[in-house]
Amino acid sequence: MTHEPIPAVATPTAEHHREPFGIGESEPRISWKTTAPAGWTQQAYQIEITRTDGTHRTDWVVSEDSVLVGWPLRPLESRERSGIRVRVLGADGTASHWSQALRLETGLLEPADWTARAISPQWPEQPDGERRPPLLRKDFRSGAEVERARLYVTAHGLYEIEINGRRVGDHALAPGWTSYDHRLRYQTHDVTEHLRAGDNTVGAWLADGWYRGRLGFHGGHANLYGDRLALIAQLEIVHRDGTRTTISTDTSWRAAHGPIVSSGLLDGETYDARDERPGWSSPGFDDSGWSPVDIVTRDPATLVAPTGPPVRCTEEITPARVTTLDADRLLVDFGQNLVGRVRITMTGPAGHTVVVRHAEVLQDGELCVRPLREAISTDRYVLRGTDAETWEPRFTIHGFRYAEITGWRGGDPHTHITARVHHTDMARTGWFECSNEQVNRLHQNVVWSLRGNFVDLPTDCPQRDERLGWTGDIQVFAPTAAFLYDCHGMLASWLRDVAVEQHADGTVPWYVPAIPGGPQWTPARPGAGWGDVVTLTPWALYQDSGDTGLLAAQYDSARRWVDLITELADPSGLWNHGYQLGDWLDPSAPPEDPGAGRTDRHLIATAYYAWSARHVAWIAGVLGLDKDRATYEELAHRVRQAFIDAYVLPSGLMTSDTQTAYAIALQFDLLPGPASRTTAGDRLAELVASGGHTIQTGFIGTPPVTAALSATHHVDTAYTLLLQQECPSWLYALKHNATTIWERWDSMLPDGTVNPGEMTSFNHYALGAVAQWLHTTVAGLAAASPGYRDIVFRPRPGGGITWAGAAHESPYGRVAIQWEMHASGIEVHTTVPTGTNARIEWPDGGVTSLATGTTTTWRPERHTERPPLPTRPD
Ligand code: RAM
Repeated sequence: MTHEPIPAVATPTAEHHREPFGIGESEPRISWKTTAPAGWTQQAYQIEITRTDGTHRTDWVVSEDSVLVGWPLRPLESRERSGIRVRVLGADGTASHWSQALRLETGLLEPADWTARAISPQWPEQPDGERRPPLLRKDFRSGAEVERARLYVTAHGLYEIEINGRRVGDHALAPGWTSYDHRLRYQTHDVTEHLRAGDNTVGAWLADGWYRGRLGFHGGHANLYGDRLALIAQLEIVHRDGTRTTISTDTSWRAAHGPIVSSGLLDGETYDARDERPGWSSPGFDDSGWSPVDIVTRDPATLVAPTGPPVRCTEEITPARVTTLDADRLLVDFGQNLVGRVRITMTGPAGHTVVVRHAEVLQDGELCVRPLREAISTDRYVLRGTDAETWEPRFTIHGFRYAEITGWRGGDPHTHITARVHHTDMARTGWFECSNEQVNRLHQNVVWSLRGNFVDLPTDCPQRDERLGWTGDIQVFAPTAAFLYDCHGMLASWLRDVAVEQHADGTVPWYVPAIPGGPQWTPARPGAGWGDVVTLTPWALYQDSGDTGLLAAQYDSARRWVDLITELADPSGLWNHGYQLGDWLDPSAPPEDPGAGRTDRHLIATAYYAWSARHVAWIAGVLGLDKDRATYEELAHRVRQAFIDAYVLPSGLMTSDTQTAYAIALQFDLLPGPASRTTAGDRLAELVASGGHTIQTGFIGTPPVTAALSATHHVDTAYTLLLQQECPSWLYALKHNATTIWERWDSMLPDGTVNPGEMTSFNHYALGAVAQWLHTTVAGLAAASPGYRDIVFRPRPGGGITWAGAAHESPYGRVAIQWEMHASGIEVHTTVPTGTNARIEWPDGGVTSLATGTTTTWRPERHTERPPLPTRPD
């Protein structure tokens, strides 16, 4: 009789890749998840790698590790394909079968792999005039049968590729936005199915995008990276007979203007279908009238493979309501504020123009475009006059819930108009739900704001003439984001850009990639809460993923930031001078001066300084840099003491008697001891109550305020604040049917008019960081050690919520909790993945250890003394 193995290993993953195809890591770290009976622990693992030179197996490696395990063989080479399987052995002697194989392929790892040059149409252009985007094409013969073919491609500007009349891939806005001078991403596509023996054609659309399109506020700037669009494409074909053909961009390509008249990320796109060139990307097309191309400069050493997924259309939404405004002018309400573009299908006479404008909100029944400032966000389609014509812009993107369509000639708008949602196609990893429908809607709004602002880089907002990688916004939101979506690959790339754009003195730009922003932002000045993205965000991501490699990659950047502040601070350790944004958008700040909050900006600056120093010490500790750890620990201690001396009064109250001051002092561990933590918590609760349980905090104070309350026995106050409906509050926006998180508490005023401030977005994730408190405290699901190797379920019921639940797809597998209140106690269902340790910490202070697997635990209501406050925040 054979004994069936019980543990089972799912297909492994490599690094943070969703699709490990064309990757840039030659030694990708491998992770796997095991399902096994309760109590099973991994004693050893074995990795098998099948690669070009055969199959290799490691010996059994005695280790409990299963997350980001080091590559065990010699490094992969460029274009190398491999299959990776894992099997595990339990401490109880049970072994799994081999997992399914992960198929992995590297891209071009060496600059010398690139034979393609950057090519640009030769025709003259006016750098500040209207420049029609080009098409580029090349015919070629493929002699022998095709075994496989890969396209490595990128551009100065944005691109889309067609081979033999068929689009390649489904990426949008490729190659994305990186610090182009230092890092330009290329993409790899399997184009085997596109090719045939004999005549073939490759064609490319190009457009301005971030490379040379108008970007930024106050009218913006064009040509930020250069004024010539260019394509870099290398098509490598392996034939059945073993021979190879490579088609690279070079001077043999031809260029012509295409049907796109103009395209800008902020401006929108104009497309004249009468100018289409049928068959242009297929063999047999006559390009004798097309122009030659020039070679332009691009150092192949700056070409990098993606670490995260591409931008894609992830959802289509049909109109919720269509109103005819007049004659042929429609107002379409998609029922959801989203980011993407509108696809229309219509029939009409040649030359007829349909105009699509976009807005997040209405005013007096019409689009309200004032908040877009100088983003025109208007698409135009000129009909070719044939049967049903379907069009969606290619190289622009808008933030909108409403579209106004002028010149509509289509059929039923409900079936002929679709909003196509676009963002980085990350895997969803986090969920939350509870008995309160309004809280659920708030949570959904956070998810939608995340989706709309994770479009290749983490942006502040997706609609107006801004859309920048603001450091402070993602700094406060990263823990929430990492719970909800697997954003590790995307943010690891962006953090590289932050590091390369960090100034020589350590200053972190306000937003990355940095572009000119007027005297307030350019040149950048060190700003607390914003620059701290380099210390706090790698750490936040590490908490979710357990990725020490990210810490190693970002360590220098983190350290340089803290070293800069040490130079700027006074000798005692206070960072008490210089420009600061403070508690940005504190609701007491006037609309035109969002930095004029009620909390002392330098109190905030010093708090962040201490917290960042502490983080550098922690990171150094993880990396085994013991000397640095000691140095930064000492620094953190000194700054903490300086903070206490300067801002905490002998009474335990603070010099800024504000919610933000107490919340960050509590959450950043900046109070001298348990007694002062109690005083601060009590005072915070008093301030929240005396403020009528409305919000009195901005970007800095809002993320920690509920957590600081619940950590100091004021969970009821936190719930009252959470459930407040009057402005300013989280739920106030729901009165105006908000479907995303707003930038301002009152982006829409109680009377239904749009806030007059020139900075009024309806899609900003920062204040949605409260969702992480919903996950960790309302539902009660948190990592107790990096990567959820230890899990703590700490539900804190309240606010009349009768049940709540959250789930997170952790590196070890699904973690979940669902609790329900009963008259006599609380019932908790938990799921704990193999390879982790978990416990429940009850509101009454009791602790229950959990086995792996799914468990139901019952806790009778107990009336005990309040447990003592922990001396430190969690
Ligand atoms: C605004 C941005 C962003 C914020 C900065 C300081 O322009 O939208 O949210 O970080 O200001």
